[in-house]
Amino acid sequence: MPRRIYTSCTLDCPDGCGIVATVKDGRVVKLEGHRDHEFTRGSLCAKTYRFPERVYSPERQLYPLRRRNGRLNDAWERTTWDEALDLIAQRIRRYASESGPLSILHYQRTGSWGATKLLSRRFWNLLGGVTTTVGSLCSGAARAGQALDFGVRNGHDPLDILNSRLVLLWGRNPMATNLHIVPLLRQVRSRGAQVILIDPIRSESASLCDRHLQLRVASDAELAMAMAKIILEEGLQDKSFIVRSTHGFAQYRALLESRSLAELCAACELPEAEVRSLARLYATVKPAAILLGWGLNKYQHSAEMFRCVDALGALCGNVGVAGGGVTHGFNTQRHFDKTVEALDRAEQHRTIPEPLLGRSLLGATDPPVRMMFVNAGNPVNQSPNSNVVARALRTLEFVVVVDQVLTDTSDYAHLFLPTTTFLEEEDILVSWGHNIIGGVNQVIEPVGEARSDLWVFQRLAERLGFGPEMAGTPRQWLKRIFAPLERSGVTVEQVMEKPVRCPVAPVVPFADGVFPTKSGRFEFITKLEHQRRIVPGFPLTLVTNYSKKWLLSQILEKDHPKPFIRIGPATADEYGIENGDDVIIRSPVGHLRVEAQVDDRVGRGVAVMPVGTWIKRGGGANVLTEDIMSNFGQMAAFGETRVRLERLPRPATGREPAAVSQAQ
Ligand SMILES: Nc1nc2c(c(=O)[nH]1)N[C@H]1C(S)=C(S)[C@@H](COP(=O)(O)OP(=O)(O)OC[C@H]3O[C@@H](n4cnc5c(=O)[nH]c(N)nc54)[C@H](O)[C@@H]3O)O[C@H]1N2
Ligand SMILES: Nc1nc2c(c(=O)[nH]1)N[C@H]1C(S)=C(S)[C@@H](COP(=O)(O)OP(=O)(O)OC[C@H]3O[C@@H](n4cnc5c(=O)[nH]c(N)nc54)[C@H](O)[C@@H]3O)O[C@H]1N2
Ligand SMILES: [Mo]
Repeated sequence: MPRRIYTSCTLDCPDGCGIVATVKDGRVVKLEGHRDHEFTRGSLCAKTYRFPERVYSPERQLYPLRRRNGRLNDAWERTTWDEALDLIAQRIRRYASESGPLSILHYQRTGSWGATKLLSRRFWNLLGGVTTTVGSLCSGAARAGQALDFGVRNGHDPLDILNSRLVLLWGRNPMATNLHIVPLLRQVRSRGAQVILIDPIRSESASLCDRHLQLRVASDAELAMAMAKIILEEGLQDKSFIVRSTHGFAQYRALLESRSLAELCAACELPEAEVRSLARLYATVKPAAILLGWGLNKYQHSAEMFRCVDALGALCGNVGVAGGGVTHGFNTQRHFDKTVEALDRAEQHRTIPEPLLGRSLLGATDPPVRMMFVNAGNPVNQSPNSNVVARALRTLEFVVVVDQVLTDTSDYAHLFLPTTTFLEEEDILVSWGHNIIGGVNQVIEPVGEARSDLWVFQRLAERLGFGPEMAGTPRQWLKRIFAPLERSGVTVEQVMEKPVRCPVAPVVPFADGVFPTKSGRFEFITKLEHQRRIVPGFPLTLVTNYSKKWLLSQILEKDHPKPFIRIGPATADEYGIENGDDVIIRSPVGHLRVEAQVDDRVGRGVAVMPVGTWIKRGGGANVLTEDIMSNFGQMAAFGETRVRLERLPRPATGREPAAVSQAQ
């Protein structure tokens, strides 16, 4: 008899879907949307419908692997869990006693947002503290910028979109990355609301919109300032909100006055009339919501870009009101009891900035890093400047990777531990894009000898003498992590039964006019110093976007595309490139051989490449990106990378694509 089991997708995506899985003879045969999930409402994205293909893929690793003679160039061979865990425990002991525990780097990202993943940190803290990463590959600049303005980054509940009369999709592409807000946008539009896209590329989401402003890449601060100048010039600001709830308005106004409108419009390459019309619309059609994305989060001055957009919200009183807001996302796990991480047990602690991973590893002394333990992340593929990250990993004595498949990072590992997918685990999900808490019930037994991160750390703790402090079933740990929410009236048991709305998450943040800033008010940006980065010989800006077809680097070989870039017709003409030509795309730090697609949706001055294709399959946008950190928020400024194109001779026989060479 097939069984139907409720679970939730824990992958790194704002939608965090509620799922009903069908299991037959111990195998998951179908995933469907859970109908009672208030946000995902019974539908999944194509990737999640197909997730069982990943679970049972021949690429999935089912046993622990080690290098035949211990060296990176050796082939993998199967080993046992006992042998693998003994070896890790022995190495941890050795490095800790010889060089101190700071010679070990724990690198964990958000491959899964399951609550139990917090416990990986507990392990290293109980050990006395190791080196970890700080900063961000994902939301750092947005968090930092919005924290300066609002006191905290806290978005509106996505269902509040239904109260909006105007929605600006600002550097966000929900048709690809946040599918479940698409029906909400369609619904408000059918009631007469307008939806406007602000993006240097005509993305898939343009089809949802009434209008598209194709601004110059990374000119969002200038656009927001130009709009603000027009709003003030025409007296359309919300004077009472400014007086009642904001701080720093006079200096903000002075900042705007230091730039002319013509200069600002020229910087974003938009006609003044277009900017004026948007400014009027935003200031007069209320309530208006701004949905900020990750597009404008990838530049050196991204925090300031967010702040300039936040300022528009405050200027027009579109803050703290239903249907309004300047929303990016939520600080997701803020309601959990994070003391389970046992930070107080870390006697030592050292951090290295995630955006500068490669060079920080190479430069670490006192002590140098000797061992790295990676779980739920693929830093060689996803960190900027992949070549330097790879070079740094090569210098380490011992690298362990815990993953499901042999990623680009596992090429630099001495030991590979196979881990479970969310269908094989019990956990709880809180999302960074909505307020429904998801129960993650174990749907199937672990495939092969795959084990959860928690299981791995528990077995290691036993070997290192603190087993009892890591011991406990997932349910026991979930009870502890979830305790603050249980006190607010929702139990773990309820959450495991069906999707439940978080009782303490507001639909409209800041509705009481109180902001956790120093002044207790919304704080305007008052200073902006930014010089556009010019790299002689590399005239194009590299834009790296998400693909609708896959999540981050989680692409099976059968679905892996031939690596490609997209350029606009003007750029193609300049380089004499035709659609389908093979080209070299070169940055100051690396190059790739890719197919050029000439696409009139792409504006001038940029080359666009999707994130996540594999380096060992000829892709990997981060082979090109430079490791540059944002001014605020320790964010990887992927978008500061400049590139040029080099046309390759066309094959004599027709248009067959030449073989893709391995990236350097
Ligand atoms: N299918 C799929 N969904 C995903 C993911 C995935 O890999 N695949 N990843 C998930 C994750 S981790 C994240 S963080 C989110 C990200 O979700 P999004 O923010 O929607 O994704 P991005 O592709 O980073 O950027 C969105 C848009 O910003 C535009 N953009 C680039 N530069 C600029 C700029 O300077 N100004 C403006 N205004 N726009 C700019 C891009 O052209 C792009 O269309 O998606 C999540 N969802
Ligand atoms: N050039 C460029 N680079 C980018 C970005 C960009 O816009 N441009 N965006 C950045 C963003 S927004 C993000 S979020 C990061 C993402 O960077 P990463 O978090 O490194 O993302 P993934 O490549 O998905 O790697 C996660 C890995 O975890 C594995 N995994 C899944 N679940 C589990 C689990 O429960 N346990 C363990 N041990 N492993 C698990 C998956 O198989 C996968 O290999 O990339 C960033 N990189
Ligand atoms: Mo992300």
